[in-house]
Amino acid sequence: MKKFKGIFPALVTPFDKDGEISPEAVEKLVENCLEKGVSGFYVGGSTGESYLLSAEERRRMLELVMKAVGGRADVIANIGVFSTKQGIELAKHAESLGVSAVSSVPPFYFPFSMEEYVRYYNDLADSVDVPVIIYNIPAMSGITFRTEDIQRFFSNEKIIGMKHTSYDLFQLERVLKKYPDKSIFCGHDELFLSASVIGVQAGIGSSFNFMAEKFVKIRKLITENRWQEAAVIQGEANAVIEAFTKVGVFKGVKAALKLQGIDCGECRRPFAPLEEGQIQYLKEVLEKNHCL
Ligand code: MN9
Repeated sequence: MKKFKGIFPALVTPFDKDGEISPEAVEKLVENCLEKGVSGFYVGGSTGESYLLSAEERRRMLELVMKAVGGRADVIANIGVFSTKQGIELAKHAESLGVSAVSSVPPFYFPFSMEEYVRYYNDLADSVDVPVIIYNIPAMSGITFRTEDIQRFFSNEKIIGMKHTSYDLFQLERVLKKYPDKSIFCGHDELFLSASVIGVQAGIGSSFNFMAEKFVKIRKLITENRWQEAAVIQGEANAVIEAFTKVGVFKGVKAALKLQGIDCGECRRPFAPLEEGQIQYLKEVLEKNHCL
């Protein structure tokens, strides 16, 4: 079973001035992240504004990322949407492009039963040959997976991991201990060091788009047992994330990238653009914490 390790930016979807996906910016962003030492990319997640894109745009974004990466790193595609049928269509497309795994947020909007979620992930795993990664994100999906539920998903050996975007470190620790062979990703960047203490070896995050180097460094320092120094870097990252949560994380990520010279446009409406004062505030925090 493949085990993923390292830092995986949850890529933003770059837009040009007309609000269309910008192939140039995708290339630039991917290249920049690779230079910083990331292990792979997570495409089509919340950070990618995927639920504001058409299915055609989701496929196009993935195609552009696959081309830009050119086999130099793993690519995981989130294909989650409202129905099993739509999800499987996106999963098959992702598989045809050669992704390393598909991932899926549980189908949302309608409250399904846990039986239905278990069936969903098994149907998905049956539909493709690439491995499947579940996505535990209670705050956004409205669904809380209990550790017993995760056990039911993991009994299918094609379901090889989980993106844990939850502040429940107790559950994360239990899952890590029970499933040492599964790929468990920390999905909250601000928890990365704490999650590493209990055994996490991989992270998927929005802030890795523009400060992947901090998390690559944290991982290196941990292997050298230099936890105090790792905590200083995590502290810098957290000061930035704290500021971002005040203005909207995805808008903040795009603003940071622009300040770093990678113009990815603005988030799609109904997200409203940041005000000048907010951009100035982010700039100061980014400068103070060595991101600019
Ligand atoms: O992909 C991101 N999750 C969401 C991971 O945006 C829902 C995280 O990177 C968070 O944006 C970040 C801030 O809470 O940890």
